[in-house]
Amino acid sequence: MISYIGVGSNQADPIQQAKLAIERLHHLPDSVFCNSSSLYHSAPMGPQDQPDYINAVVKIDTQLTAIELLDELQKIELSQGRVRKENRWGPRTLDLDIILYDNKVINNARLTIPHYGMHEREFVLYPLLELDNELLLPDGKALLQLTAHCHKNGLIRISS
Ligand code: PH2
Ligand code: MG
Ligand code: MG
Repeated sequence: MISYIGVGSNQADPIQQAKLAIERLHHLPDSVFCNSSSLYHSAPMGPQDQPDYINAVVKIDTQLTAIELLDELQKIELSQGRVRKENRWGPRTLDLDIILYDNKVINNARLTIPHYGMHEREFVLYPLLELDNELLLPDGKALLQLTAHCHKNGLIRISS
């Protein structure tokens, strides 16, 4: 299954956190790392009294189920000092979100796929576009249609 994973950090040297997370995503079990976007500098969505974020998106080809993948991502988050029960949308050392998993729509207590907020998030849509500019979502919408309606909000590509 092709899956896209959002990477975000705004604590404890976010660029290094993002790079380390991307390195770890090369070694997911039963998975092949396909590609990663550039790193992006983004303004915080949600509470404004928190540092700016570094964001990226990674593409993998995985045999893990979505829940198994989530478990692996949470292990990586914990290994990089993620403390759960933080405020919603508050600062975090590392956030790894499953944005898309194959063409599947999944809604359960632990997972909402496609990621519920992706349509409004420039720091998800533009890195995704960099990886696959012909991407279609499970509902048939073109990613290009979404980016056409998504303001960049100061998003800056900082490396390739
Ligand atoms: N993640 C959040 C809340 N706000 N803002 C930016 N720019 N990037 C993020 O990854 C982000 C956010 C909660 O997951
Ligand atoms: Mg998130
Ligand atoms: Mg998350």
